[in-house]
Amino acid sequence: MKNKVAILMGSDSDFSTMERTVQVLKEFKIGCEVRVMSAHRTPETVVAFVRKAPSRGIRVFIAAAGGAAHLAGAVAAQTSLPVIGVPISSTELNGVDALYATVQMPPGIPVATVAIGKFGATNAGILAAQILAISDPGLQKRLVDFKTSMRSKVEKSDQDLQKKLKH
Ligand code: RP5
Repeated sequence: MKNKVAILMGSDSDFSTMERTVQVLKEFKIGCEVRVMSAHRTPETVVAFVRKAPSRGIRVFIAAAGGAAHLAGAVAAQTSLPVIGVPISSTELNGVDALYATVQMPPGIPVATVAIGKFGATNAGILAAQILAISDPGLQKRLVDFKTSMRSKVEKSDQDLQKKLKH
């Protein structure tokens, strides 16, 4: 199985958040590469990685960084593949800094920015799956099953609550 998603993190300290993305991709049976590289500390590595990635089968990039988070934008500047940005909460500004830096891209260089932190890490994996599912009916089926099971869980919790409130 070729890895189709590249997860890039500005620091290994981001992994405690981004392990959720790895887990989601694993559940959907999507192979991924996970790398630490930084828009500021190792800019040349980022450029070289992004340019070579499509030849290995990478179809979606997920970039996570905190603070003055330029990683997702730096990746998007080098590719026309979809880029999902995850703002990490790693400074006194609790990720709002990273959210603004990641989401406010200039016209022409979009970054699909998800929520700050763990919500975003989970949704980045699901969004990558949804993008890849456009051309993969098996993956599309797994996504439909996932959403059905999520709906059933909410309906069950509501039924349980109604029963509890009657007694
Ligand atoms: C960002 O700075 C990283 O993405 C990380 O969220 C933050 C802190 O990095 P470390 O000092 O923990 O390496 O570039």
